[in-house]
Amino acid sequence: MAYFKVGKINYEGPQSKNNLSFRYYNPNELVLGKPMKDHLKFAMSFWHTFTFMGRDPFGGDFFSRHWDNTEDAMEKAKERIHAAFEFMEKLQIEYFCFHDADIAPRDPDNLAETNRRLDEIVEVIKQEMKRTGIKCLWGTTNAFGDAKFVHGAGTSCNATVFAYTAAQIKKAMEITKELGGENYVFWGGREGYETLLNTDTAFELDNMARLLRMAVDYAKEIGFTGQLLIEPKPKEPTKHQYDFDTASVLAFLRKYNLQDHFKMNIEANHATLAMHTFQHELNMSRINGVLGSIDANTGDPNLGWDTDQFPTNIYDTTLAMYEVLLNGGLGKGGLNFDAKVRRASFEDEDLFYGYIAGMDAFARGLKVAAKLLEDRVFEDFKEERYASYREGIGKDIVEGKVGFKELEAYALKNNVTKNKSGRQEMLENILNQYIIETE
Ligand code: XUL
Ligand code: CO
Repeated sequence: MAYFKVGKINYEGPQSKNNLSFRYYNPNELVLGKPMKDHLKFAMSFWHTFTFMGRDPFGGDFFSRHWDNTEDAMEKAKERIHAAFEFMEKLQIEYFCFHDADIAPRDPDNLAETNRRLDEIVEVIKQEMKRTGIKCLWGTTNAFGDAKFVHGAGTSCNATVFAYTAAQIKKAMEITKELGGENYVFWGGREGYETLLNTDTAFELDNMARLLRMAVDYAKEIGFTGQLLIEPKPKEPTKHQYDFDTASVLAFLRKYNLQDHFKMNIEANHATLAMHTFQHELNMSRINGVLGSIDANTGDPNLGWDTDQFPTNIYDTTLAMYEVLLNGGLGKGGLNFDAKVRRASFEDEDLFYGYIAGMDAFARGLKVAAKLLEDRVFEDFKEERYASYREGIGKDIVEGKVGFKELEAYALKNNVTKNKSGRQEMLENILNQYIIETE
């Protein structure tokens, strides 16, 4: 049965007037010798696509999806799975991401029943995966929505909530493994604080580390070989989220000796909430060897909260893909559209426009980034910019041959050489030229 009137979305090229086609995403086109689809590994987010119903701070759910018509919650969950796979097939999306709570209705007071429902739905997903060849990029648990998580999950002041959280993660990890998930994500939904007047931050962080250590151990025990990922976010829902940004997460992991077990899932809108650019977070992850995966979305600079919009800004997607290419790809990771259509885009068809926009923006960004790298535009500039460290005193500094005394002796004898311009405006203009001119 077809859930969507829209047919398969095909690549038609930049000249196409058909808004239900890809203008830039051409899955099998080779970029730097690799098909676009392997560079990008697009994934559909179950929650924003199939359980987001248009809610915002001033209005409740109102989207009406005809596959949601049935009253029975489990039947509805199954219909959604079928609709989701049809949606992915039509958009040529080869991966999906999910929270446990997205795929099966929970019984918040009965863990055994919740787990039973999950198992039933996982069977349906497995059948659909087999039918379509679509794969699981990552799974996670929703340890923030229920009332029990009011003070957090792993960082809750209530030890029984910690226990419940561990049980939820255990199950979510098991089903992610069952579905062949290539990664498992930890987003600390309410792991943070509202006020320091009632919060023992040292104790809460110790507990967070205890929980993650247990997760590492359990993954090993069940033979889950997917990559564990932490998704930094600075605020929302709490005033301060512990996983503020890549740098904070790295400091935390290194303090608790967990750094070998986790990489980052970088979300664009979370980066900007932390007053960083998307590229900054990708760059910090890359240079520290922890760039794992991406939640591809964007915020609105005029709003300043986590709006989770579909990414359409080619400038941002170019610089993001530039970091990804410099990283040698994302390995097990991919590009998950943690993005939702706006409340006013309430028709089924709008889901397609959202994904097409995001996929085209990243495909275009990939091609521009590849060209920039091929031409070594920034690489050559940077090489020249740091040239003074490849000879003379600079070389001695890098090679650890000198200390303060030797450098003082050098400075007493030699004048500082003339500084050169950083040429920021020139580089920005070249970047624009590449964005506009790249074929
Ligand atoms: C919340 C967010 C989550 C995570 C998964 O801001 O990004 O959807 O990606 O829990
Ligand atoms: Co996210």
